[in-house]
Amino acid sequence: MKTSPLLLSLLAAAGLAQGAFAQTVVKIGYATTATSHYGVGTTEFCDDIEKGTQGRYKCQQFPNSALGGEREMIEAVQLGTLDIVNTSTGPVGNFVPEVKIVDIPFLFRDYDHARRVLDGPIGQDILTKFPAKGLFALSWTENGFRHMTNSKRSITKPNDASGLKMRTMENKVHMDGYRAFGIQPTPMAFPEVFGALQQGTVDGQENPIPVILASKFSQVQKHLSLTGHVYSPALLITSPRLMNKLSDADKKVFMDAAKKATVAQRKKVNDDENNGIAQLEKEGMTVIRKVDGQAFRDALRDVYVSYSKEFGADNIRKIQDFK
Ligand code: EAX
Repeated sequence: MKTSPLLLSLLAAAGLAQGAFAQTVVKIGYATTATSHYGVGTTEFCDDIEKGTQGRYKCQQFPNSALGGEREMIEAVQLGTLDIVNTSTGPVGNFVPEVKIVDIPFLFRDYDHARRVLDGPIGQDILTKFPAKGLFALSWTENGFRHMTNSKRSITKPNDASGLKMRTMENKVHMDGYRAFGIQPTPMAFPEVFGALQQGTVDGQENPIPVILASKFSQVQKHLSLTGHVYSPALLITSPRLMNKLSDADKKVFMDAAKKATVAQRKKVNDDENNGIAQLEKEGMTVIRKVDGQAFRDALRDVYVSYSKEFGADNIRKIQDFK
């Protein structure tokens, strides 16, 4: 039997309509610019899900905190008004308390140590805690080791930082530690930071080199000290709602894409660490490369006692000793 041309064209039209209908746009937000480490990681993720699903899924990116601060973006993912956020752990511990332990100052020795822990059993176990909070962690990405900037003076030891009003993330683990440095921590959402530095509402802030670069803090801060006082992990977070909509094959595409995003984002952090400090000097910042790291660690002795109480001395040691 011959199929009529009319039937064929009806079928074709239905196919087209279905094709168009089946394209899902996922909204994905982050704090910094499209060319920053978050932008690089997010773009890798987006390219990979689009390719891996033959265009059935694609991203709409919202860089530059266009949808609000990181806390607001996480809330939006919980509510379903945003699909994915690539965020530092700054506010995440307020949603998933098990994350807080990785925000302890001077917990990680270096990038290699931090990445190994997060990619290993300890980090992967933390990711399993998200669904109970209406969130789904696709992978750890990376923000970087945080360094202090301010408009007042060079910092080489806690005594120099003492008395400075410094913007911090909305993160109690950080704030407790920074108080021990003598700093007056002032929690604030990231989109407000540039203005606060410009107005002098705060004297300083602390962030990784890639953020300081991308956010042009050199325009409003004179002094940069490479304190590396805390590692700032990041995460690609979506919702169980979105994950449950995906076929098993698409789920794998999303998970693999997130892994590649991690690699790309970390590589950009490495590049910024290697080239960014000289760039910030060129932009007029005075850089203190040699800080008294031991003095900063010593200042934390009492706070570490309370961290041990809260998180378990064994759990902290397991991270510190992880090879
Ligand atoms: O995640 O709030 C912060 O200082 C973060 O490091 C920044 O938004 C990038």
